[in-house]
Amino acid sequence: MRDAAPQTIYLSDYTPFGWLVDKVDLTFILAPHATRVKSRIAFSPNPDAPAQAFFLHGEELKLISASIDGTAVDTQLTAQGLSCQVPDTAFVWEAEVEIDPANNTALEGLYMSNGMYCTQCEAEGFRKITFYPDRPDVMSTFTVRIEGSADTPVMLSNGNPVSSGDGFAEWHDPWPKPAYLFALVAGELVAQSDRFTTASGKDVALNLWVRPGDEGKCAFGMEALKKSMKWDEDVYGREYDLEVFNIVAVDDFNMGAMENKGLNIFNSSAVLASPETSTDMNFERIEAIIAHEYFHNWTGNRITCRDWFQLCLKEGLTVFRDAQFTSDMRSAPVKRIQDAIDLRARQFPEDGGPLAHPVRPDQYQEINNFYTATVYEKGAEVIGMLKRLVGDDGYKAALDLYFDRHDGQACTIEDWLQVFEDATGRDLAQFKRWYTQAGTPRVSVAEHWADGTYTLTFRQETKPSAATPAPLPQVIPMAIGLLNPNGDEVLPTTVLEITEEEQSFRFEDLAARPVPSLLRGFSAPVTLDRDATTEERAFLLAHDTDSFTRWEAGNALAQQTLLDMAADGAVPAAAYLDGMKAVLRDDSLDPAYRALMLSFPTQSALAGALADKGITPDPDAIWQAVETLRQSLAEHLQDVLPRLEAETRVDGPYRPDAEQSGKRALGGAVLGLLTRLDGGAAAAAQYAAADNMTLKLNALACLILAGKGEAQLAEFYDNWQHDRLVIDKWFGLQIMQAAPERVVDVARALTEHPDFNMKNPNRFRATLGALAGHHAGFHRKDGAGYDLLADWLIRLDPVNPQTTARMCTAFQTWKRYDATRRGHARAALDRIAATEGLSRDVSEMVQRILA
Ligand code: B3K
Ligand code: ZN
Repeated sequence: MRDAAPQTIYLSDYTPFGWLVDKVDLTFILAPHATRVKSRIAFSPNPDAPAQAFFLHGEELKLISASIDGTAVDTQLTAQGLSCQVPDTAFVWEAEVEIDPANNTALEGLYMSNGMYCTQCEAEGFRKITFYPDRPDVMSTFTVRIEGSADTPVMLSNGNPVSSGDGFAEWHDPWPKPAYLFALVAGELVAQSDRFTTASGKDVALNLWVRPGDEGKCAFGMEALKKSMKWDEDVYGREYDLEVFNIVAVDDFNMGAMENKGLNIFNSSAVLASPETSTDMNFERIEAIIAHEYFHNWTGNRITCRDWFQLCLKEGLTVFRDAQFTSDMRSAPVKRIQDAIDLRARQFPEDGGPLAHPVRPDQYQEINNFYTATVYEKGAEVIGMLKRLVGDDGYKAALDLYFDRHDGQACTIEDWLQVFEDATGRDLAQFKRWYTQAGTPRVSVAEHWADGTYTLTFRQETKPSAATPAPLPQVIPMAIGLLNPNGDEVLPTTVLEITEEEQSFRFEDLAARPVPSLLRGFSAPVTLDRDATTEERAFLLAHDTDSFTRWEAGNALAQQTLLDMAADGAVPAAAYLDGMKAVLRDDSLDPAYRALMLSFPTQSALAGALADKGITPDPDAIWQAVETLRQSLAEHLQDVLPRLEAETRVDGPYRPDAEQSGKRALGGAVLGLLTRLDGGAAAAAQYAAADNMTLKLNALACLILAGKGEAQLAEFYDNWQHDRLVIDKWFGLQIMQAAPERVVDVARALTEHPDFNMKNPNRFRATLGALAGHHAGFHRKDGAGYDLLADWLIRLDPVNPQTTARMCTAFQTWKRYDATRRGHARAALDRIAATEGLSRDVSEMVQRILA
């Protein structure tokens, strides 16, 4: 939808809708270019709302007819919707509209993917299906009839099946829901089916629907679903509430998946898996997304959001819940480290740049632009802090109260915090700032030691931003421990509550000056500013009892030596190399954990760390530092690599569980180092022998990095050209592994490949997303990276504004770099901004990034 003057929507303007929707009946008569949608909606005046004109959202709809209580009605239409006169008592609205799913490339509303009809309505897609009060606080029960053809033998919607017959199917969803949870799927689909018996003994039919040919990729997803259902019963006491739970895999989808009531729709990349075609990381992600969407049934669907400003109410909580699930299914320490890495890589740059916004934003132009790492991942971190502050029992009591008090309602963050206050008696007024202020607090630490007393003084500071010009001090749960110089713990993990701008904590009667272990378990989403010495970090790497801070010590050592190397060509720090050797040799440590030890901070994070210190980052120098340190590490670890390699071999058939995938992760890191010593011989052997995608892809990545792998790339393509998801990997890998000076050319050549299809978001992201993710390649000094991405964003915008807008975030850090790069980035952004007919989505993103 082109919009000449985009409007800003404010949280403070919230007003309830003037009518209640008592019941919705929809009939779909499917046809690719002319689907008819008949609606019958029972409205009654909302006693709790102020008087207002009757308005229904509706976009890109051809209105065929409209009536109220059976009499045709005069309507006023705009590009946003419809108004008309209505009675002041209850009435029945009926309308018929025509839509064109086959030409819907935005993938919002009802669209077609490979001949299959499917929907995506969150946040505001339902208004592209029919006229409706398309807002989350309007909830109703839905009955849906679908009439199809021979091409649509399977026709699904929300809730329970009512009846079906030749060319039709009827569904009824007894749970009142907002329109954003509506879903419809129709096409030629086959199901992998199973059953689940709930804790109270109800039998639920489970189906994972896929295109014929994909049946072999369903087993893992089905197991993940059953585990999620059981876990939510065991840990949160939440049972499933319909007779059937359907999941459908579609190839063209803007994000990972969608939690529509009883009918989850998944990007095929987020549900289909087999050992031959998917990596361990794919399996882990699939398990987490299936859990996430399933958990939404309670946190999102049964209790939904009053308005879109409250998005974190369902997303932060559901991410928190899926992280708990993954920690329980796999390794909790590994999950915590992965989440910290992810937060630093994706959320910190957002919070520290022009796109900064609070976890609960208070204004937006296009809500789709606020499905961000801040709302999701920082939103989950905020709940983790809350849990730490009120304790496990307090958290459980608050959640029980939340489900009890708010089931069936559309709620706010105020409601959420109130249940914690009521259940625990704790005042959360200051804590609420985590929801209302943007920016990552920076916590600096000073130490004092005298006469057996050790004092830690913390100072917190948050950089002002357009969203939060004057940040106030936040409540920061700082988990710490103290170690003796001999490595013994003298203070086990203790949570200090920092509430002031500056605050000191004293520890008395200590025999020796302790070494502090700070921000244990990554207890708050803050940046810790502490100039620890190399010796101290090496000490913590060797002795810390907290798995997160121990990893962090190694990570900080790597970061320090990389920054020194990038800034003035320093040589790799011996303390880092020796420390790594000791950790890697320690076979009491989980292989997955050791693999994480071997990971470096991302190059973008290194650039951010330099920028934070007031140094302009040079992407080429950072790239070079990383290469040099990897090479030094390979040489330094030369004698332990063969032993490690043997340790990571897996016996028996492939299993994507934590144990085996941890071994393969360490094996992958080891192969990367070996490749630097043997020029790719081991990688070539692994590629030839591998019978699963994890080992294959890992070997292929090493070969490309070593400047080899041409034959293997060709073979890989020939083998898998029929499998879209595998070919996405083939596209992405070549760009991710290319040397910086080659990245743009490789990416450009791939956009000219016959299999490149910009209408498929997975393929677009595999290609242009990989370009944007290659730090030194994208930030090439001559601006060629920026230009290529801008060219494609300009082309994609008229086709799919949502995916285009999301990818604009590649530019969010542009102001960090030198004047030459800034000039090129600005020119690219200006070029996008000046494009005629730019979507509301992209225009908002570019304006904010340029501001
Ligand atoms: N709720 C959806 C995201 C919808 C995104 C709309 N642009 C998936 C999820 O978070 O589970
Ligand atoms: Zn979600």
